[in-house]
Amino acid sequence: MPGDVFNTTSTALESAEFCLDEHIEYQGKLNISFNHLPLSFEEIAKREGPDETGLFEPKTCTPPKNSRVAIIIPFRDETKALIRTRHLQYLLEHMISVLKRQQLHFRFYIINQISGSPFNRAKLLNVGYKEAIKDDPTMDCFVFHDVDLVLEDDRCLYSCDGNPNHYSVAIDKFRYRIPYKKIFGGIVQLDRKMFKAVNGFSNEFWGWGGEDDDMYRRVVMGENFKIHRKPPEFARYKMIEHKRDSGNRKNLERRPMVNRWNFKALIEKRFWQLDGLNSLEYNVVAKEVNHCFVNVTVDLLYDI
Ligand code: UDH
Repeated sequence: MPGDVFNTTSTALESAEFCLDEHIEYQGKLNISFNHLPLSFEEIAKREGPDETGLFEPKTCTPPKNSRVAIIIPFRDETKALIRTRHLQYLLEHMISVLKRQQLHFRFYIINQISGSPFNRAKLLNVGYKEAIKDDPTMDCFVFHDVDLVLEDDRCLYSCDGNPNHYSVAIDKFRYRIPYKKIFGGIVQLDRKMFKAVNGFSNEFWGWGGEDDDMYRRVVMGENFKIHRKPPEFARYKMIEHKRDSGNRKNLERRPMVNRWNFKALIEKRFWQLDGLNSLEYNVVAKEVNHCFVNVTVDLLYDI
């Protein structure tokens, strides 16, 4: 039944020593390519060995606070050639082994929007957060991760460190340079306390663009956190090339929506606290473990 398929608060290794940097088996730079046929989800699971709920846990140490990570991926594949599905296969094929070497307790959540409405990346990410903590209330670190960005160096740690973090700092498509100063898109991470404090993402950005810039402002202007960017020598990503998805046209409202942050009176009213986690409504259509991740198919209740 959707919503209560897991009860996964792990106690298995409670007496083992905490995972420290010395437990991490760094390889450094990774060889990433997308010119082979990716492994299937079943093959990835067979190689990497999650439990039956899609959870990965370190074998020899206990993950300390802030190392219980839900990686949340906004998703929809409306292509005949299953292009986004292929991206997901490449991503999981590479990232699961990296996160295992980083000795994290982690689970991937793929939040899959049903057809018929404009894509809403931010609302999907809010759903992922809610579903992840419903399954495992001890999850304390959340990585919001586009499906087409693959890490090129495993020294970029995915555990939380008390700061909101921006990960996709150096992407090949942007010649490994940050495209603009206030960027907070692609891959970002917040711990549970911070994500709740900013009221998650806005639910109101339908179509492409703006939701990440709104999130930047929630974090920096709304709640006065300081965003840290991961070091560009490690936070290097390859973006898998693709065309714009149908169903994800540019949102023509995105600029005025982001520009709400220019109005002092609105900020004084703390308008972001009326739109986000606390106003989130959705219907889970299906929720199941697909070998190496949790797949949540969701109706975001578009009614504009
Ligand atoms: N996404 C999907 N399906 C969709 C739309 C988006 O899975 O139909 C997800 C996916 O995780 C993607 C993320 O949402 O990585 C962000 O989507 P995006 O289209 O905003 O960003 P992306 O960087 O592409 O993938 C930007 C437009 C690319 C146009 C390229 C023209 N050369």
